[in-house]
Amino acid sequence: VEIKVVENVLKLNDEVALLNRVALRQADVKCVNLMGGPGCGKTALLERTLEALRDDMRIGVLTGDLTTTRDAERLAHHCEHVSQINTGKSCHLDANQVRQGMGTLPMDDLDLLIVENVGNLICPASFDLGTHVNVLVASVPEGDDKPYKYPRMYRGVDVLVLNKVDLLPHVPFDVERFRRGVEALNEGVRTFELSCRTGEGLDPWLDWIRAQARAGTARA
Ligand SMILES: Nc1nc2c(ncn2[C@@H]2O[C@H](COP(=O)(O)OP(=O)(O)O)[C@@H](O)[C@H]2O)c(=O)[nH]1
Ligand SMILES: [Mg+2]
Repeated sequence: VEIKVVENVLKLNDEVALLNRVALRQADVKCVNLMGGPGCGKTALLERTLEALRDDMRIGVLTGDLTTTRDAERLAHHCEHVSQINTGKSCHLDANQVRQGMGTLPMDDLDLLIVENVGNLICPASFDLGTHVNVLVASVPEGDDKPYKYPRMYRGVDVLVLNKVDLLPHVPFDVERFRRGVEALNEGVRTFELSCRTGEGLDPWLDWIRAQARAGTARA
């Protein structure tokens, strides 16, 4: 008997991701994919970022969540180009959802697009969205063992944010152990240690975001 094998179930997703990349290049919009576990502070980081940069550049945001519009409502205070993507039961965004989301935004008017993925440390790592830069937001109360437990996510990202450093005096989190785990998986990964609560460490992150927008898609 000849067994039929479906080799790449993600093929369709990858094709749409490619279309997204083409659309982003046409609009000359760099696109950042923000990932992290539930509650790590993805929306908080976006609030801080949009608040600080709203007069400097035009940032569009797509925010993914199962069923609510809570994150988009929070972000709409700081940004006029926000759309919510409800994934229903799905634990990650896919390229087609991002494509539909992009259709709701004035892409030609944007300098940067940031996608807040669904809170999850496993599934989003497997789905190319057509975005250019993958950012992982980790946070102190999650524990210093997360690089060891979710190596695939830590290995695949271009930039790492360690959020909630204001909690370091209150939570048993060994920064050196965390850094060692990260370094073993993703040597030299650009890392920002910051607090969205106090604002500590935010400036280098904001400079990095500015540089992303300036670079456009030419070097993406
Ligand atoms: N202490 C502290 N709390 C934070 C910080 N950033 C976010 N939070 C809190 O963490 C919770 C989850 O934040 P949210 O932005 O909704 O996380 P998301 O699920 O990743 O989008 C909220 O109660 C935030 O106020 C931080 O830097 N320090
Ligand atoms: Mg959120």
